[in-house]
Amino acid sequence: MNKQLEPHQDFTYDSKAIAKLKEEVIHFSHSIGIDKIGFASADPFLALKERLYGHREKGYESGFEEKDIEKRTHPELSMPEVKSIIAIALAYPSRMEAPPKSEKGAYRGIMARAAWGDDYHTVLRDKLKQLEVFLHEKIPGIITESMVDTGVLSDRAVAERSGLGWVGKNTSLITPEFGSWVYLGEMLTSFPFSPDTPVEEGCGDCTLCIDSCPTGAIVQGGQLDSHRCVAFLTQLKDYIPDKYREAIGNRLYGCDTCQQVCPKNRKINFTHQTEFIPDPESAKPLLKPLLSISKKEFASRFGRSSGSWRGKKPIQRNAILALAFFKDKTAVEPLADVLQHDTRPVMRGTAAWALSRIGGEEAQKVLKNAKNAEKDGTVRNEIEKGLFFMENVE
Ligand code: B12
Ligand code: SF4
Ligand code: SF4
Repeated sequence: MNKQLEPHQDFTYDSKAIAKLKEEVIHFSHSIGIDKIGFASADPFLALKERLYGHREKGYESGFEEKDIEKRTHPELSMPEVKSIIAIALAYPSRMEAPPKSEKGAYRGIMARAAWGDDYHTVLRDKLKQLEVFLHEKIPGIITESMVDTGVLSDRAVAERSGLGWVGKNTSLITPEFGSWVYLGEMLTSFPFSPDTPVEEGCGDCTLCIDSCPTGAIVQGGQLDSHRCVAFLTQLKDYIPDKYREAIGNRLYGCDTCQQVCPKNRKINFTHQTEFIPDPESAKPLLKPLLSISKKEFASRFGRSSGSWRGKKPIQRNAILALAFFKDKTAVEPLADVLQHDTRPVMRGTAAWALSRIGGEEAQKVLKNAKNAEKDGTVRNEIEKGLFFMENVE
């Protein structure tokens, strides 16, 4: 929390002065590259509260969200002096210029757009910091607290109330100008800015995102079963459950399908936030070299991306699944190497699964040999399942 002076509980500004200050804040925000800004009341989010409890009851939570639902829906629990919330959005690109192509024997994975370029948390926090400094200069005594993603509030619910956009059936906040390709953040303030009006738009009869979701994770319009969502599954550190492994495709981190198919995103590609322009070799990396990437090289290639927060293991495991997706025979040797030498059971077990899906005599031989040497129960289980698949299903 940024407290510069003793907090003034009651500001002595009239409505004209408040409106003028709001205009100045909007103007300043655009001057520092914030694409959209909106203002909301700090009233409790009561409808969301009901949804969140229902969500928990059904087991749909991802576990990445703040656990305390009261805190999530009562801004005053984060900041007792709160009078308003400022929401911001920054647009990110939906297309890569000259993307490298997958070729036979040199297949590539894909990082979700939210992991392209620099970590959005850093970029948005920096913008909010600048905005806080501005507010503290303009309004002595103001109290502010900023959040991006990891804060307690629902960034989408705040953005929705602030008039930045509306929430679609794919659960994303969709802005009229930038589609859903926006990152969100917010600032609680003790100043009574007047609220903006929510955007009145909806999906109508469209169900494209629901129909295209590879795992059927959108259980009803606007509600997601996180445990089925590929964006969630790619971030797991453990094994990905069998039934979802094929659906991962060549996704290394996150999933964009329900946004890519959305008609509200058609022809939308904003590249003016240069921090989010991807390095094609990191956004669409070759798969095989990822299997043996060192910690140091991973940090230098992916460390600035928001996709690196879970470390290199989930991305390496997903690279194994992607090699199976492409049925890349040239991957049998490096996968055999993983199965024989990687110290992490999840990597060895996933390699066993991938070898069984790639198939062929060589892969089968590798699995048979590994079965006798393997000490870890989960890996042995994967090897046995793999051999069974090759002998009976393939
Ligand atoms: C946990 C989390 C996840 C989880 C769960 C996502 C989810 N939909 O719940 C996982 C890991 C799966 C995930 C994935 C992604 N995430 Co995420 N995630 C979060 C996080 C930290 C909390 C979200 C949360 O509380 N979810 C619980 C649900 C219930 O709350 P909510 O989504 O905020 O709720 C809104 C809607 O879902 C809807 N709703 C909820 N229940 C119901 C029920 C009905 C009946 C209806 C009609 C509506 C409805 O109303 C709410 C708003 O009023 C937020 C940051 C934050 N602090 O808010 C980022 C955030 C939502 N993620 C973001 C992004 C970019 C993504 C991905 C696109 C990344 C990627 N490419 O892989 C995917 C999108 C997947 C998807 N379809 O949502 C952005 C979204 C920006 C935007 N334009 O909407 C956020 C806001 C981060 C940020 N600050 O920019 N994420
Ligand atoms: S991010 Fe992918 S898996 Fe998750 S709801 Fe959207 S399309 Fe489905
Ligand atoms: S794809 Fe269709 S249903 Fe899904 S969010 Fe976009 S407009 Fe709504």
